[in-house]
Amino acid sequence: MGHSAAVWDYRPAHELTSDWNGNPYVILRNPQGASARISLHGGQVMSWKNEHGEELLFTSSKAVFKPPKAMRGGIPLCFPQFGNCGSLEQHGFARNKVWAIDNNPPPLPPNDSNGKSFVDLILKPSAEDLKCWPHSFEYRLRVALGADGRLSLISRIRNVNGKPFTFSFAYHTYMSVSDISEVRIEGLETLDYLDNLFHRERCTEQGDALTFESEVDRVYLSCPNAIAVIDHAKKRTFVIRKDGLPDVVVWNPWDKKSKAMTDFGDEEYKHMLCVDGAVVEHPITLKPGEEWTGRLEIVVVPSSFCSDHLDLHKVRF
Ligand code: TA6
Repeated sequence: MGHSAAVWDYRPAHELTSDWNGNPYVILRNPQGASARISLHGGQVMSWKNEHGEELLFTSSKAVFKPPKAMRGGIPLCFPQFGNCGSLEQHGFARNKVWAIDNNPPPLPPNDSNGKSFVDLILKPSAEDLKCWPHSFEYRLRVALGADGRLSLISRIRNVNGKPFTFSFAYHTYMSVSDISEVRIEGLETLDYLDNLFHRERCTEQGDALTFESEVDRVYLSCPNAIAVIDHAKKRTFVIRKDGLPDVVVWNPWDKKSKAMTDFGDEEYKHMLCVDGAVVEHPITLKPGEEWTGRLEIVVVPSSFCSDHLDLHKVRF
């Protein structure tokens, strides 16, 4: 059997281990040396490294790794509520729960597994959860690492309840950047956004790409399905593609908010940026038996490749 066939037929290529706190983790690897680490605490991707072993996601040096506290970094899952405009705790409870390996996931299109190393996780509400959010759901998450090192997350949320329920959602993605003042986002130009620093006032983004010189906490509305986060100093671009996620949250706490957060270093705002594929403005309502799917895919390309070659509108999963 040729080398390539062996590798691609090997499924799923994941390893179950645990961290120093005994928290269970899954590790994905691809033949080129890229890797991803997913904690069962929150179903949260905590590390994504390229083939050179470079970490692409940010995690605070002060992050707390003890459930139920949410971990400050990686990709926390905000469900069934984004933010604090609802009856639940900030960003819902999915990120505080211990998830399970899903050994019998309903099938996904071949593209979502062919040539990828992946793992399927599942979250169902506990009796405790049903007291604070009385809706039965099944949340299935597939995390996959592609041959080219791209990271993809597929969330499938099914209503297994007797009555409809409504939720908002975000992949709260902490990107590692070299220097926030050297970063720009393309793809959000001229869009409306809700400014969380001004009581969710509705504003409109100016023509140019978004750059950073102070605290930003915004929800961009009805965004294109692809945006680019360009890190000039590192000459690399995160290309984010999304499906079923109309909104994009952009957050950097800057200096004051950084000092106020106990699980975040005072200077760490210089090296992170949250850019989240999300559903905020128009929450999803699912009738009994219905299922919603939200897809996020991130690929890192050399910045020289970006904008000229990248037609952000020609998105294909
Ligand atoms: O995504 C933006 C945001 O809602 C900010 O308002 C800020 O609170 C951030 O999330 C972090 O939230 P957390 O609950 O993780 O501290």
